[in-house]
Amino acid sequence: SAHGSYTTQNKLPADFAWGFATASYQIEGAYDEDGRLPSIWDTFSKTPGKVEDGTNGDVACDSYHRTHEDIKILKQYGAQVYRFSLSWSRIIPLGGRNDPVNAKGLEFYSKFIDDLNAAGIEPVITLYHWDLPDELLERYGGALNQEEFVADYANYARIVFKSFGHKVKRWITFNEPWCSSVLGYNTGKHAPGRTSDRTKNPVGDGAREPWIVGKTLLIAHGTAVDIFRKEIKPTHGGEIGITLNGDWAEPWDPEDPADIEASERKIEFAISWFADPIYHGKYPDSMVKQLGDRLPAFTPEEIALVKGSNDFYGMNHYCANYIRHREGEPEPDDAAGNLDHLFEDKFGNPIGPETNCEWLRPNAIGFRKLLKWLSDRYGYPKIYVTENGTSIKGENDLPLEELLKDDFRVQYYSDYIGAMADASAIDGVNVKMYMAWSLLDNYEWSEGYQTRFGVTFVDYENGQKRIPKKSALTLGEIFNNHVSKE
Ligand code: PNW
Repeated sequence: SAHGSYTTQNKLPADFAWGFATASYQIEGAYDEDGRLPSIWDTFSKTPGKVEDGTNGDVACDSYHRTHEDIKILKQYGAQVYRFSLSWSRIIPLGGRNDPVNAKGLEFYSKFIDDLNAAGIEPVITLYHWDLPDELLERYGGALNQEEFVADYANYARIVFKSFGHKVKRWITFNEPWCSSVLGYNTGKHAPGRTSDRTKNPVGDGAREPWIVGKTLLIAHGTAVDIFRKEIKPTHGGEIGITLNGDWAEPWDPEDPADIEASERKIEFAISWFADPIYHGKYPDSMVKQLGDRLPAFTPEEIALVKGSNDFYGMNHYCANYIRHREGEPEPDDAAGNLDHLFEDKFGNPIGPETNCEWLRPNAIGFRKLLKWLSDRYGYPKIYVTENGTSIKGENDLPLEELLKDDFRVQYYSDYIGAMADASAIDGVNVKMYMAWSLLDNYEWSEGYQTRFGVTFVDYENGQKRIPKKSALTLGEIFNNHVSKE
């Protein structure tokens, strides 16, 4: 099987750094403390029927009160970097550029950054990991309103850069804009849970919503990068980029040109939607061809802002799919590229074993192939893997002792890190950093708490106690074996 078969002696470069990733709403809890107001995820998770187990992030891992425990385990595991996100709702509780700034929110993160730096762990900060202040959705429709959203995000970003730019060197503007656009405005699986409803869309044709949101996020990204480069970088240095999610796509019928083309298109609809404007100054041809003027056009000024706006490519990657083309015309709101995702190819070969997530099947070779694909298309940029990891089927139902022996996850990391080492050593991919998702079991969005992605078990029934799983203690060893010593 594809799982558990990847071995290599190849090495990553000596200056390679690794660590873990989390996100504010998934771990912090303390939802109403020290001035924080609701984000769209507070509202969404408390709307009946939206989250599988009906849970929310009110308490989560209680990391707001347990920063010292989190730093302690990071050190224990040997992490060199820690990627976490800021809750916009703690810093500007109402969200807007004319709304009050909450000193307590800034103080919380300031102290956390200091403590990480003091522990020798480099903070990597995501400005936006999906938890938009709810007021901005109510006020003007959130990211559907480009002008307002960009102005408010720019204000938030500037406040954060001015507060922390002297002690944080790596910044991520947005986590996975594809998820915000498609899961938030097309399938409705994520907040704000819109499904291209034409009757309620404040800006017109509802079936355009995902692409309007995608464009807004790109412009907001470019604007924040511009602020960072003009106002912060000259004095403090540092790097900034966006994090994009993307799975590998393998043709269902390896000999059918239509499936080969659909596989390419699938990656373009997920990744190149955002990465082509950033690296090439335009949308991918396949999207223009299918969507026509549903794709909101860029002005020349907007393209100038977005093109060249990545100091590094932030890559979130989990899995692969077999892709089969569809016959006939795509639906007007089809955001996938007129194709189907399958777990078996034409000959019945599985793409990988099942996990606890319907969408996730491990396939380490796909990671290597996608690293190469990205490098070829975008000119061998510096890549930071900002998320990679797996859930395990039925993990939540296991007795603690068995749950802690997460050999499936150990195998996943060992295979994926090996594949990354080959991408680096053989394919010439410029990958320099890796963050495992996740440091902790946490709030897995619409799957609630039953799906665990952590290398650390969090006992939600027992004061959010943290207990390392086998994978937590193995990652350091894997990197020790795979990072060159010279
Ligand atoms: C990413 N999908 O989300 C996020 O950045 C994390 O916050 C999340 O916990 C992690 O991956 C694991 O899911 C995704 O349905 C959520 O295809 C859903 C999908 C992809 C990524």
